[in-house]
Amino acid sequence: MSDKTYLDWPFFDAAHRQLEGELEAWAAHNAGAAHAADVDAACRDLVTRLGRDGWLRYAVGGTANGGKFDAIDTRSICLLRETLARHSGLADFAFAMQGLGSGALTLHGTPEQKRRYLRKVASGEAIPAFALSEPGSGSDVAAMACTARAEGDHYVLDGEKTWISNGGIADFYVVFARSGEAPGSRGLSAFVVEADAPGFAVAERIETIAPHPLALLRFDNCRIPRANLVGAPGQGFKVAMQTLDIFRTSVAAAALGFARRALDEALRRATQRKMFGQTLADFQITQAKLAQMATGIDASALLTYRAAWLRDQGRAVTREAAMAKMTATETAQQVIDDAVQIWGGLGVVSGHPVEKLYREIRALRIYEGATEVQQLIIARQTLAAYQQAPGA
Ligand code: COS
Repeated sequence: MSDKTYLDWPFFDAAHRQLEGELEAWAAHNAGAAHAADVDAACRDLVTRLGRDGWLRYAVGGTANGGKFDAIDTRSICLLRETLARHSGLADFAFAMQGLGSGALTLHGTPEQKRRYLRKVASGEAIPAFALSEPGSGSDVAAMACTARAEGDHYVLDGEKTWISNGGIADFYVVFARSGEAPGSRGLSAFVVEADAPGFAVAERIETIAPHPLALLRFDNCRIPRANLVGAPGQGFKVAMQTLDIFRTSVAAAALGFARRALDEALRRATQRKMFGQTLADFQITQAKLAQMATGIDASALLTYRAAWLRDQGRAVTREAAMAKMTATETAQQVIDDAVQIWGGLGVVSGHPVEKLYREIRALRIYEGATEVQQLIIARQTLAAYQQAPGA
């Protein structure tokens, strides 16, 4: 049984505790993938089940559009991701991408866009995707090359997007492209591109160490209605960053879920495995590892739920979200590595829970802003705060 004492922290209210309890019971029976060999089918199936049982309503803001609350509750999203990740990486992925893929619409969509897309995302009838990265610009978003030019009642998109989660199974993509109002970050806009738009193609599917739907997308004279612009022209960079402010914190929560599962697995092994006349847990060398793991998890949880709570108070969280993502993902990597070590040879056998976690965690240190990008964000804000009010 995982440590649940964190639920007593002041970041949460009774509704959060109830949500965690109900989801835990649901996940124990529903989070497993029914189509292990076919990741697309497994993902679609998880989206359907998460939608059917009401969990996707938390991924969308606005009760009029099927959302659970009027605004996204970041703490609920984090609790959902943490709990799902403890049970299944793919269930966490399926939930998270419904939120990330539609987040720009929740934050900046027109009433018509919200009506058209969000209700279906919240019920699991539509799968969205967030298309930001390109072969030549991942961390440096402002350097993107994909273009969007206005032509009468349409925008015409040309270029490529890569590492797009849900690529290949999504019904629509929120695509960021250079619309040219100004150089750099001030000349980008966001658009909805439906999967059957003329000139849009899923050019290549990408396989990774922890399989989930992922693709390279191509836009070749891709025509979309002008009404598909999300937010104001030229504001796409900020739309992307505000979406990431929510979901980076939730990546930290997913990492936390993986780390908690790894600690549970490590404790199970350490208390059962006999060696030299005692259990592994009797060795101080094992206890030192367990102490580091437990402390790293609590430190990650404090940073994660601080960022989530601050955002739910309407406060700026770019720096706090970056701290949470960096710490929780890097810590989880170490915790999981320690769990593999405690399991020994069994820990690297394909399909073992800690072997799966070892593969699952790696991408989280890269996507939605690599650790190095989070360091850049934290350092910039720390320096700016100092320069505004230099201390002794
Ligand atoms: N919310 C609102 N506005 C923001 C913002 C945020 N979180 N972060 C930055 N901005 C604004 C800035 O205030 C600035 O506004 P003005 O033009 O009005 O001055 C503008 O956006 C540009 O910001 P900045 O100068 O910091 O942009 P940079 O090009 O230096 O990029 C980083 C900053 C590196 C932080 C950004 O490119 C980034 O997050 N990269 C990683 C992207 C990522 O996560 N990729 C993975 C995709 S999902 S798998």
